[in-house]
Amino acid sequence: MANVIITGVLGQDGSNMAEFLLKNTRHNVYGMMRRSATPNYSNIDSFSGRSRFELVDGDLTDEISINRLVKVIKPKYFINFGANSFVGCSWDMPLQIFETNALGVIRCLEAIKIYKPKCRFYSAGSSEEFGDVDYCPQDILHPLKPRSPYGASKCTARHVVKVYRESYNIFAVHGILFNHEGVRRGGEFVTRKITKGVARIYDEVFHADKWRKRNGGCPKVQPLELGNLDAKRDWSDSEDFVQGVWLMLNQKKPKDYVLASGEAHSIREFVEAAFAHADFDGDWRGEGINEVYTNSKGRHEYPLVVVNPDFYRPAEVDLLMGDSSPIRKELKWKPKVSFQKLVEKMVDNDLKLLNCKIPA
Ligand code: GDR
Repeated sequence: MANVIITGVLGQDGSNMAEFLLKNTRHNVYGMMRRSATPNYSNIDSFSGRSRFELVDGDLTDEISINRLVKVIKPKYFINFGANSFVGCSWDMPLQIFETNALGVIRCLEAIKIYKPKCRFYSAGSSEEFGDVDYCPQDILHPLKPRSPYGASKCTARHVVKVYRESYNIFAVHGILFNHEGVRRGGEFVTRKITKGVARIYDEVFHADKWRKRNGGCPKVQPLELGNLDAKRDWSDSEDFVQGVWLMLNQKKPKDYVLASGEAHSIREFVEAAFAHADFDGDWRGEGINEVYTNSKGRHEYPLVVVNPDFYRPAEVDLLMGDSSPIRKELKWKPKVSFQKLVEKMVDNDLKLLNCKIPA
């Protein structure tokens, strides 16, 4: 039985990692959270009462707090999922992104170097490090070509991990994780934004009896607003990924790996799969910023998705698709959830949250 520190425990990956460790190991899990006036504990509701779980205060921008936690807890594993993880906002706050995502990693490694040099460290790297890619699928050897301050901050973290590993012999790995989603995903990321939008529209349309009785005709539907529909991403389930992270932390010698599904789908395809699962039948009409995904089933036509250029990024990463064959072969990592299953799971969850009956 050992101690594990997980930063970012209220987020998707931190909470999934904590839950995985509480279920599958006997370790004590210390979940670090940043002080906030209105913290959201919903991701840890299912396990926060467990005796082997404790919430601790800390901040990646404050080395005093990181040093104190490592000194007192003496972790065997330090899993750093804390980050500003939203690429879209990174142009607006590049310094904050670097403070947390890049310098934060130095603070963790310094604390480990001084207080617990045998601790194993995980750094959350990203496919955003590859940016405007040279080839497909991208593997661990792909050049670093970030297109956002976020991507650049993760490249920095990757170099820092290598430097500490080689200079101080610390067991530190930097996993390159392609997009990973799930029912704990934040609503600002495109997948959850879509599945929440599908559930809201489903609720508006199929539970609009009162509205219809009052007004007659077509129910009023507020369409979902999205940015670039043509970007392609390699989406997987976060619950599959935390298992891959645990394998990386428990290999004999530290080595970085890519976690990915090996399939790329466009935002457009995600939209189609999510609406189809909720029994909508849509088609795309118009072009560019005037493109609209329109419901074409039943008596009424109404827009489901419209384009809002406010959601375009100053520089886009058009295509990401990863090659995770090394970790599948060498550490026997095996993801369970396909793209279709992931979409269905997220739509079902968001329908349930609105008390909607899930379509048979
Ligand atoms: P990403 O995820 O930037 O890939 O980073 P996100 O879901 O934010 O964007 C994916 C793609 O969708 C396009 N897009 C939109 N994105 C958002 N958020 N909102 C929209 O309305 C919208 N419309 C279109 C984006 O332009 C982009 O191309 C995620 C994060 O989890 C990172 O922390 C992680 O490192 C990488 O995945 C791997």
